[in-house]
Amino acid sequence: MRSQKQTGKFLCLVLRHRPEAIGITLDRHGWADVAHVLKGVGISMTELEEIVATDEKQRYRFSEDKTRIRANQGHSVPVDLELEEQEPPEFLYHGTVGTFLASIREQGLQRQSRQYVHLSKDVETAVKVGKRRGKPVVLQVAAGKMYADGLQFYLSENGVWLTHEVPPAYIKMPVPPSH
Ligand code: HQG
Repeated sequence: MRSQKQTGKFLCLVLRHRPEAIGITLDRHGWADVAHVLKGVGISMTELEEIVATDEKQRYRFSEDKTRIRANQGHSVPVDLELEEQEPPEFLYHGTVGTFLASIREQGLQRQSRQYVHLSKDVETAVKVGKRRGKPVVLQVAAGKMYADGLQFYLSENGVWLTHEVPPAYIKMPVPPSH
């Protein structure tokens, strides 16, 4: 038996990275057919509704009529989430680990396998993001300045700030100083 957490992880994989794992496709806005997802993941509508409602990061949303579902952010497959450009707060934060710092210092933050660089609204959230990979290091991003300089920001439905890349000049690293 798969736990709800394991099912959630699998759903995340399907809706962000590998819909073909259950033989489905996403439309160009990232939507999957709910009936196909239920069949492919092997869960009931009640279980899917529970995952969507209780996901700690609110990673998924249903269409209004609940016939379609998509991930709110985090895709590696190219989808157009139709997010509107938004003015960010003056500073945003990025949680990472020490081993990436030299490269980030040189290249800035790159989106890597995902569609966007993900930024957090506070240090606490960024610490959690960094912790997924080891001892967290938090970088401060001068988002207000980037925006003033014409770089674009989007806010996902679940509160994650997204941008195409963060050039090194806008990154203060690391804060607070690691020791
Ligand atoms: C790093 C999770 C070397 C970057 C989280 C990160 C987030 C570089 C990794 C969301 C680099 C990419 C995204 C450069 C960036 N050189 N390393 N130039 N630029 N990196 O997973 O931000 O649970 O794609 O620091 O909470 O860690 O999935 O991005 O360590 O919101 O919903 O390359 O995923 O949410 O890793 O995480 P990721 P991320 P979920």
